[in-house]
Amino acid sequence: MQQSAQSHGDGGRKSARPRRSSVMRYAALCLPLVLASVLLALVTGAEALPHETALAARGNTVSLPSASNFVVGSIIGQPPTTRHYNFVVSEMKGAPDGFTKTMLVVNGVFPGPTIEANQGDQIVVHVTNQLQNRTTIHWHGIYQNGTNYYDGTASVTECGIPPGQSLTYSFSVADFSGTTWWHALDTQYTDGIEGALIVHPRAYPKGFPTWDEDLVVELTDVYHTLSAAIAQQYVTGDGPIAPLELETPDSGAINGIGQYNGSTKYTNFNLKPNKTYRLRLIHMGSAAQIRVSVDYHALTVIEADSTLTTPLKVAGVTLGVAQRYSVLLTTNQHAEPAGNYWLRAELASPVAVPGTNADIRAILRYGGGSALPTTGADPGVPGSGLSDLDSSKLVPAVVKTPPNPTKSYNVNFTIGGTPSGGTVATMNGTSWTMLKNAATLVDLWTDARRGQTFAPEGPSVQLGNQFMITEDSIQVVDILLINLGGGAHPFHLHGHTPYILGSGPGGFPGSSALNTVDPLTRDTFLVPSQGWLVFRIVTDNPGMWTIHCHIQWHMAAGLLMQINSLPSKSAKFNIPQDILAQCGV
Ligand SMILES: *[C@@H]1O[C@H](CO)[C@@H](O)[C@H](O)[C@H]1NC(C)=O
Ligand SMILES: *[C@@H]1O[C@H](CO)[C@@H](O)[C@H](O)[C@H]1NC(C)=O
Ligand SMILES: *[C@@H]1O[C@H](CO)[C@@H](O)[C@H](O)[C@H]1NC(C)=O
Ligand SMILES: *[C@@H]1O[C@H](CO)[C@@H](O)[C@H](O)[C@H]1NC(C)=O
Ligand SMILES: *[C@@H]1O[C@H](CO)[C@@H](O)[C@H](O)[C@H]1NC(C)=O
Ligand SMILES: *[C@@H]1O[C@H](CO)[C@@H](O)[C@H](O)[C@H]1NC(C)=O
Ligand SMILES: [Cu+2]
Repeated sequence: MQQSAQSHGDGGRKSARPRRSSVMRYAALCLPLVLASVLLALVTGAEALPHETALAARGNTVSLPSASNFVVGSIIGQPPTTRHYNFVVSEMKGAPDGFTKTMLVVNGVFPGPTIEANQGDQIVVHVTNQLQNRTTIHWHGIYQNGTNYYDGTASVTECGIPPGQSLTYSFSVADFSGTTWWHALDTQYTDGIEGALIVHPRAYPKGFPTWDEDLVVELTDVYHTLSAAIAQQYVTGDGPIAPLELETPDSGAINGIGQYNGSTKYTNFNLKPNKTYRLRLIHMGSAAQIRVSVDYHALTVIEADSTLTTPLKVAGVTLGVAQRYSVLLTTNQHAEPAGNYWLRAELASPVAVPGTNADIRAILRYGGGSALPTTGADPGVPGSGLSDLDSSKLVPAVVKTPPNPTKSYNVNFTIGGTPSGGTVATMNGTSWTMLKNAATLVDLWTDARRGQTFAPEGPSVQLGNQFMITEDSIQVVDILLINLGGGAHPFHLHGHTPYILGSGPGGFPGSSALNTVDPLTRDTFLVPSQGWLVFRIVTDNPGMWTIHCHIQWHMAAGLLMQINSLPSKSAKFNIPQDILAQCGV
């Protein structure tokens, strides 16, 4: 592995629906269901152990992936191909921040394997479930145009892979490029089932900045309690801990290593001086917003989610859950004598809980020394006058003018306490609950085969706890999300990269507040506290697509709805037999 690649070390010292047969099933679900060592690559030019070796050496405990997992770009230029991956999902013990806990992981590593492809490739991932519960893998941001059943959305596009069984996901990235990630269903990813998914574009726009090396930086919050237990308490109120405290992470991690209770292990990025690096920041966490900065270094934003942007120089960026930014950083500073700098990931936790750590760090090294950076408090980028990223200032590198809308809907949402001390969230009055061993797409498809229609076109279709908008023709749809409560929520829409036309605090001021000239497109967007956001999509991708808050606890409490696009087309899907069988069809 190249000297510039990342290593891990201990501080561097050593390194729904109108009448149909299954109406009853949905009705039942309205009831309170609910929830239901580190590879010591030595700092200088070290070769990481292959992770098979690490697994053998460490037994049934989670290892860090080999450092090459975080370096991407070597496959650029290869002819189009099918890229195969084998994922084995299992339960293990692991300690990302030094505290040993139960983890759910892929292939025994955390974060999981990086999937890397070129635009035009086919990605095939064979997933074997060795957990005691069902699981699915979702490919965040991928369009799955024609393959909605491989979207990996539990209770929506599939019923989940039962324990001991497998499912092979196969999808094209001919229509997608950029920085994204994959993760397990609902809160399971909080326990570790997640990794990067990088798709290199066929070409970059003319004049787009270049870089010497390309690194993935996977950011997460860390919870010491198994997510299923947190979600259960959060929703039911059955436990002594208040909801906001339950939401608050114990710590965080950067590429699998974080700090807690005085631990001093850090991820080391071993860089070369006078080079430009592309850092692909990916928020793979569950609740806290994360602000990322590098001491003394400006960051130039060039990508938001999977959309390339006009370069914008900033001092720091804040990511909501599931958002991504690529930033360029040049290794040309001299403030630290040994050339070692903190990369800081500050968690904005919902509430201050004693003993938790919101100050998570990694080290960028390009001076050759192995000492810890000496900088204490965050110095910022002295003399630069730079401020943090305001994402409303980002302009796509290739501007696409949105088509004029043909339909518009508004949806309000709330999240709040229940009489029993739990939490419930609603979208237009419906609190989503997961179907057990059923999926809305599979139900639609099965009904269509029996000559039944799934749902009438238009809004306000509420089938049990499944609330959806159905469009059986290609429409340009504006959706106004209205946040009735306090706190910003990072919403994600599956299968699309919507135009984000505008957002703001207070009531929606009207269409004059929308940018229909050069809006940013992105798949995960923050709806401001007691505010609004409008996004626009074209319903030309057949299937069932969720719109949900990506804060895992909020989704568990019901903050999710669906868009059912072109049901006449999805009725003709050739849904794989494995998926039908796993739904008991
Ligand atoms: C499996 O699911 C059950 C029921 O939701 C939950 O109590 C249990 O903690 C889950 N196990 C794991 C390892 O997530
Ligand atoms: C923190 O570390 C100390 C010293 O190693 C240990 O005794 C204590 O149990 C740890 N506390 C937690 C919550 O991990
Ligand atoms: C980096 O560039 C600066 C300014 O051009 C130069 O002074 C310095 O020697 C270079 N450092 C290395 C290690 O090449
Ligand atoms: C939110 O939507 C629900 C369902 O349509 C409606 O009953 C409620 O009045 C709306 N709330 C506000 C504040 O608009
Ligand atoms: C949500 O509720 C509002 C207020 O009742 C209504 O105007 C709107 O059409 C509903 N949206 C959908 C998508 O059903
Ligand atoms: C999906 O595929 C259909 C048919 O090929 C095409 O018309 C449509 O534009 C595609 N949609 C997206 C979002 O790529
Ligand atoms: Cu939320």
